[in-house]
Amino acid sequence: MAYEFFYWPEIQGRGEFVRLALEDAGAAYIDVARGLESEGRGVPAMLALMHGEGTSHLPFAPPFLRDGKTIVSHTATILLYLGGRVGLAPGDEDGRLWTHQIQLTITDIVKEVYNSHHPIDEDKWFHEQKDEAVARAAVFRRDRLPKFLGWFERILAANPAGADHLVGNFVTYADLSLFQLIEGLRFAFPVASERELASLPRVTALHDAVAMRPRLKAYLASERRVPFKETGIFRRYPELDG
Ligand SMILES: N[C@@H](CCC(=O)N[C@@H](CS)C(=O)NCC(=O)O)C(=O)O
Repeated sequence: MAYEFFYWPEIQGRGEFVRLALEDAGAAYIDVARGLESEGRGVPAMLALMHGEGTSHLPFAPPFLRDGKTIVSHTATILLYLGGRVGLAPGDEDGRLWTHQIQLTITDIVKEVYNSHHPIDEDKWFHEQKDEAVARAAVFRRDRLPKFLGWFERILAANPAGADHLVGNFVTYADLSLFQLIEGLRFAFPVASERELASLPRVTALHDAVAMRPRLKAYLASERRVPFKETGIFRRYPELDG
């Protein structure tokens, strides 16, 4: 049975980390909120689940996944659930836990990226908190971006199986997520990202290798891949880059 995936239809957002895993694995899935309301899909179907229709496990926010009776929310938990099932996670517990820890670190930087343009109030517009965003983004570029990206470079160098992958000697969902993080950072902070990536050869090589994976290459060129835009997590505001 196909997985049912739920996320806002107009943006990549956090949902894209899950979509990449489903697409790379060639898993059968329905992107429910992008479906037709006349067929019981669309955003109303997603909101109905969040309001408890048919489940006591109400997701707080998208993305979430339904697999039969099981509902899983939170990007990192969805990937933890899916990883072993679709062949994108190690078989041993130590490897699965390490992959999950890497994913949670990606969760952390994604939140910091979001807060670089929404440092005060998630429900207000960027221009209503622009001064604070400029100050916060400067700290993100100066301290946080190099700290996070440097850590990814270091764990690649430290992988006993080689620096081609984050975990072991095969592709995991963490590799796909690091690819997506770099894509997003390059969109949102083109100047700052390139400056950092210039000294991070392993991260750059992993990004480039993931982009060449046949199923992902086809997906990225397809209409299913929503473009980056100024309503997503990664937003290009020139005043926040530099
Ligand atoms: N911890 C969750 C965060 C989920 C989340 O913040 N989803 C956003 C869209 S990317 C949302 O719709 N949030 C609604 C809200 O926080 O009120 C995850 O990593 O998936």
